[in-house]
Amino acid sequence: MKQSTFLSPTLRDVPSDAEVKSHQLMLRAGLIRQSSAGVYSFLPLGLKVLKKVENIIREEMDRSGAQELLMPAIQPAELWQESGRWDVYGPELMRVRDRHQREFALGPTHEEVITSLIRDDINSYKRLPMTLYQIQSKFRDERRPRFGILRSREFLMKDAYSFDRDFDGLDESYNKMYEAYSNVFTRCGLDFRAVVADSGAMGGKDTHEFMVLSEIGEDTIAYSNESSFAANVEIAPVHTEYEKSSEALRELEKTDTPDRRTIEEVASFLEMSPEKLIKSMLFKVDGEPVLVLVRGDHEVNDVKIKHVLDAQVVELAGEDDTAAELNSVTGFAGPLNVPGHVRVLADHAVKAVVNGVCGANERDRHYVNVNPGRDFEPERYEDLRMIQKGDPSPDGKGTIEFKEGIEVGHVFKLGTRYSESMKASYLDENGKAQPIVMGSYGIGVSRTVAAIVEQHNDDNGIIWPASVAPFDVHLIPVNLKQEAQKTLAEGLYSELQQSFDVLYDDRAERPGVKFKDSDLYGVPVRVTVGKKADEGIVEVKVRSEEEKTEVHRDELADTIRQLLKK
Ligand code: 9G3
Repeated sequence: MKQSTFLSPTLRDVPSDAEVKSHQLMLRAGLIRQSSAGVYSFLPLGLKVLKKVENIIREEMDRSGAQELLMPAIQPAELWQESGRWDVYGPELMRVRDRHQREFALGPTHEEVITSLIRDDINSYKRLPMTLYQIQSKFRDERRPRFGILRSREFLMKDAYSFDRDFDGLDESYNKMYEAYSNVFTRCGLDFRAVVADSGAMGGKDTHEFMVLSEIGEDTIAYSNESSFAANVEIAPVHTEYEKSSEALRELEKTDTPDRRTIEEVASFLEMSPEKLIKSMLFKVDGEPVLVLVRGDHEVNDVKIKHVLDAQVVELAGEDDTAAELNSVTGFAGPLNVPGHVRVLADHAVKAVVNGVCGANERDRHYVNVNPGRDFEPERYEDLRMIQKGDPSPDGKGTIEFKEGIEVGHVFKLGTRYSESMKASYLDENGKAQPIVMGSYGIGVSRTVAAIVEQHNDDNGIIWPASVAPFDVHLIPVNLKQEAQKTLAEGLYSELQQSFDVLYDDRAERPGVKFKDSDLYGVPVRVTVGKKADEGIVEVKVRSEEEKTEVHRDELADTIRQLLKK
């Protein structure tokens, strides 16, 4: 490809609204351009990388036995009404009307469409197992699109769906897909972890997220420093054993804590450590008031509340709810004398509190010398807190540390969540109708490109792994006015194109500009034609290294092959 004709405008300056490295570099190297908030065009250079990632995904999907198809982006509302999700999703689900005023969704995912597709065609156990996948634009009207294509409103996703006769079959399909994902992200040159994750509103049980380690990641991974344990912090289980102190129980007392509401304020006012405090937070769980208790030095985990109570919606109650439901005041809520209709759940750590402190459900008043079991009894003790750094790893090996991650893949065991609601069943050997057991598996294809840039860059630009680079070789003549350089460069351009994807910088630009652009583009191997052109000698430099070596044109192709490990 001749650079003089190539549309990939580079920018010298860092765009002010780009906060993270990948967004900055993808704009500066001319890979993407914003069309509207969270909506981007992929320019030729960016599209070449996107296609490379797509093809790695295709190869691994096909290798796993999945079949590619392509579903429509426009989805009739009726399908989402059948699955019961039309009213679950709010403004994030982009909706349009056709000329007859019929309602459609712009597909954010395709469980409904694929289930309606296969229920008409899969009717015998003989057709199972089957896994189908597509690579297609998805639409999600994110409230806050940010970080370029890391969180955009239109993005490219590979979404796959597996269909099995039973849960054992699903386990097999799931494990095949899990392995395919590991292959994909390894081949893309990513440092990633597969972490146990929350199945969110997807229902289903097992689910894993594939996280690319990056400090700008929006997800937090809790992992063990001594084992392979890794989980999304949202659902990481806490297996800590709590020592109950042997101090004598003292008499319960109410005390003044004027305008001291937070754990820190109350702890310092009463000169007690936060571990002696019982934090009481009122939640509305599917509309019902639930008071959740955790130790003062811990955080409530609302995802765990949702799982423990098998709820759809869990949200923190507001001030007026606290007043009305709990007959209390925010900052002074507590588990003593709670109205009967308010359920009280406590994290395991609360059980070991002795002579603790809690709100008195009165303004400016707290109880001291509170003892669970004597002064109050929660409905039950559960694991309801966020895991913390330093906690013992749930598998008993090592302690927990945190790392940020970018979610690039997510695999779910859906079970019969969609096949039941949408009546997708198969006839078993006895002719009995059984619901198909499903899995769903996503990779953010465009997000993966950005994640690769996040992990492969330096101050001068992108450093593409050879497997996804837009070109193999960047061929740069220093001065095309020099006959020897021009002849050698053009000769090499046509010769190297036999075996490599070559970007030829045929522009009449100063060398400095050419090299700056070359560093931005991040093509793995750079061949510079310069002073020794008349001896047939060029300079070869690998983008990820400093050194430059002189190579005779006759050894050039082999040298490049070796460098690309092609
Ligand atoms: C929606 C909107 C946003 C959504 C969903 C539905 C996320 C939604 C979860 C999934 C699960 C899997 C198949 C590929 C892998 C992920 N955001 N999810 O269902 F209506 Cl607006 O998409 N789907």
